[in-house]
Amino acid sequence: FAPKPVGKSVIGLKMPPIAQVRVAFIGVGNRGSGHVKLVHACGAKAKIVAVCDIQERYTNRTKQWLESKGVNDVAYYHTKVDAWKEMCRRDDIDLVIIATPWEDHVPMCVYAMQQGKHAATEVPAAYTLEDCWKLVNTAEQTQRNCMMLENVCYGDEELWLLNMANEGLFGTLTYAECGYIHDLREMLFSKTDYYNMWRIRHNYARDGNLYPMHGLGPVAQYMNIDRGDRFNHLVSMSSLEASLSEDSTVMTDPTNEFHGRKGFKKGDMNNTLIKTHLGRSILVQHDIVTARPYSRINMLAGTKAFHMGYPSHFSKKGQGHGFLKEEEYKALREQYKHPIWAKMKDEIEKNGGHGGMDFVLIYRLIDCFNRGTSLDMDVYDAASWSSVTPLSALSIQGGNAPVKFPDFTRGRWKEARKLGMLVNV
Ligand code: A2G
Repeated sequence: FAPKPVGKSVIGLKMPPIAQVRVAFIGVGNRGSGHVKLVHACGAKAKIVAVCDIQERYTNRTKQWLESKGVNDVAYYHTKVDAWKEMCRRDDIDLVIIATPWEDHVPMCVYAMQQGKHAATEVPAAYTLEDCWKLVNTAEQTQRNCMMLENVCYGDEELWLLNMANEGLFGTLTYAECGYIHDLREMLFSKTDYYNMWRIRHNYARDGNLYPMHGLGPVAQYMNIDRGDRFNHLVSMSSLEASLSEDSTVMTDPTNEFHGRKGFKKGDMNNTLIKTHLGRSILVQHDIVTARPYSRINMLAGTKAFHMGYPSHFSKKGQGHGFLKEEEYKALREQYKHPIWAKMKDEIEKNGGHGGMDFVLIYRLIDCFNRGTSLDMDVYDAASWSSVTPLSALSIQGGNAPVKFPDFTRGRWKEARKLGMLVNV
């Protein structure tokens, strides 16, 4: 289904420049506390106005940190379940950064935009189709940005590939493989790592590709998804579920709500295959419960070259029986290094976060507001990438049947346009 538009498209949304972006945060736990530091690292480009978390110990931790840096004029909101709404109603905020449990992203983005603020949310932006549309409709109605904070799109390796794909080094792109493979069992069963154990609950309740965007976001950018091509349909299949059901006995004590729990819905490995309008295929994997080393795969194939991540290897047409030797590989890395990684080397090293990509993400977000350019990723990216979760669930429920993607851009995916990262760095 595609609900009727209630506003104008926000593709290429133009904003007046904001010399100093006034930022508020909802959620300063594992992830949000890092974002506070990165916004602070942007110096005079941004001002931290307000911070909210349901847990006072987290707002206190952030307060302590900010005060240790001499930042004292920040308002803190906590404890009350809807303290974040009160914060969003302030009239001195430009941008709300949301790093809360998945189920809170959509209501918080929607409310922030309705209060006239731009919203930037942690991943995944949404996990139902209705909610993906809600984000699109609200952004269009309010003419506000709603960006999903996909940090991986700003990785050194990913931006290098983006640069090469854009420069035609791969020739015609034909297929890709990507994923989120990360053994999270300790964290899932921990009673404290995620507030109220929110993350394991999703694995208990639903099957599908629950976390598609880390791998898929960069691939969507290499392939110009919603900027000339689009996700057309997918098929999805999950493996047997076994790890969480076995580990619930051995990795928890009887005081843990999940102790001895069986029947988690999420199969250990989910394989989702996407077909694009231009005929490309993309394999998206999701496995967070296997003793398999971390990987996002980051594989990209074209008629002239091939890349395989973890570790990164590159081969080109005519020399494809082996990967490039170290010297030649290094020279290629240098030659096509994305300008932001070259330009901001020192800041990236100093502020870091997942090898530097977190800093680049936050820096770019703030910098685009400073310049008044459209953001690197828009609400349509957030909806298209996130929609893989509900669509894969539907495919599985239908016996791995093909399921069509909605067109969140309402036909405008056909317009070839370049990513901000390629034109306004
Ligand atoms: O593990 C990693 O840091 C993930 N990020 C993040 O998304 C989250 O899942 C975390 C565990 O809480 C990357 O892989 C870039």
